Amino acid sequence: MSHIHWYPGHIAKAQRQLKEKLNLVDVIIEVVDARIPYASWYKNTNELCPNKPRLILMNKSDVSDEEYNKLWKKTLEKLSKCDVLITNLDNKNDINIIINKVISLSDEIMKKRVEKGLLPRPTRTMVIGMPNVGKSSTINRLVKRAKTKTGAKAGVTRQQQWVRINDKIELLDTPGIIPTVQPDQAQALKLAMVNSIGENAYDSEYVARELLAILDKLYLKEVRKYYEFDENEELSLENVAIKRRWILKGETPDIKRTSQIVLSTFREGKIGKFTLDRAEEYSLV
Ligand SMILES: Nc1nc2c(ncn2[C@@H]2O[C@H](COP(=O)(O)OP(=O)(O)OP(=O)(O)O)[C@@H](O)[C@H]2O)c(=O)[nH]1
Ligand SMILES: [Mg+2]
Repeated sequence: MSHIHWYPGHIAKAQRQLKEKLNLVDVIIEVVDARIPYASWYKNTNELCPNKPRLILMNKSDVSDEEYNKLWKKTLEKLSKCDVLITNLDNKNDINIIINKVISLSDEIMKKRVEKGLLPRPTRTMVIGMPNVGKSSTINRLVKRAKTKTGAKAGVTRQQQWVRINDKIELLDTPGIIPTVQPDQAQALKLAMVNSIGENAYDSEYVARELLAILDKLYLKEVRKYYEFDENEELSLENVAIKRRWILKGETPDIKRTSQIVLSTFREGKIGKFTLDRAEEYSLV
C-alpha cells in the first residue's frame, strides 16, 4: 500500500509546461529544500532539457542542519555536476552571488552566440523547484534588484514577463513547478514532512508519526528535549498529546491536533535545525 497519492494527469501537464518554459532560458536556477536536499532535488532535468547550465540553491538553510548543509552541497555538486549554493531568505549576500553565478554560467553560450554572428543579449534565466521550497521568495529577492520590467515576448504566455535584473540578466517572473512525482515512497514522505505535497495527497497522522520516528533516530537529544521526554519514555504521538494536554473528552489523546502541531512546529524550525536526508540511505556513499 502506498501512502502518498499522485495524480498522473496533473503530472503530465505540469511536466509539459515545465519543458516549454525551460526551452526559453539559458540558465536554470533550481531551488531545493536544504532539509531534504536529495528528496527535493529534481533528478530528471537533463531529460527535460539536455545540457542547460543549472545552478542549484539549497534554500531554507536557516532551518536545516549546518553540518549537513556542507556535506550535501558537496554530494549534490558531484551528482549533478552543477554549482550548488547554500541560501536562505534572510541572507542578503545570496542575491549577488546568485547573479554572478548565473552570468558566469552563461558566458560560453553568449560567446557562441556572438561567434555565430548573433547579437549579444542578456542571459535568460528562471527559477524552478518543487512546491514550497522558496521559488517565489527567491524570485522576489532577485526582482527587488530589477530596474525595469520588460514586456511580454513572443512564445511566452501573456501572464509571464521577463524582468531585467541588471544589464546582463533577464528573469522569468513566474517559477517552473516541478511536479512532485516520486516513485520512491520514502522520498515522497519527506516531501510531505516539509509541506511540499498537497495535504490531500497524504494522511497527516501517518506523516507526523513517521516524522517523530525519524527525528528520534537522527536528532534524539534535541527532539526529546523539546518535547520533554527522557530516554526511557516512548516518543509517540499519543504520549506527546498527553504530555502537552492536547486531549479530548474522556482523556483521549487528540491525535489529529497533535499531528498538525508536530508537523507545523517542525516545518517552522521550532524543534531544531534538522536535515532529514542522509547520503547512506540513498546508497550515495
Ligand atoms: N525558514 C525559511 N523559510 C523560507 C525560506 N524561503 C522561503 N521560505 C518560506 O517558505 C514558504 C514557501 O515559500 P515560497 O517562496 O512561497 O515557495 P514556493 O516554492 O514559491 O512555493 P509554491 O508557490 O507553493 O510552490 C513561505 O512561507 C516562505 O516564507 C527560507 O530561506 N527559510
Ligand atoms: Mg510560489
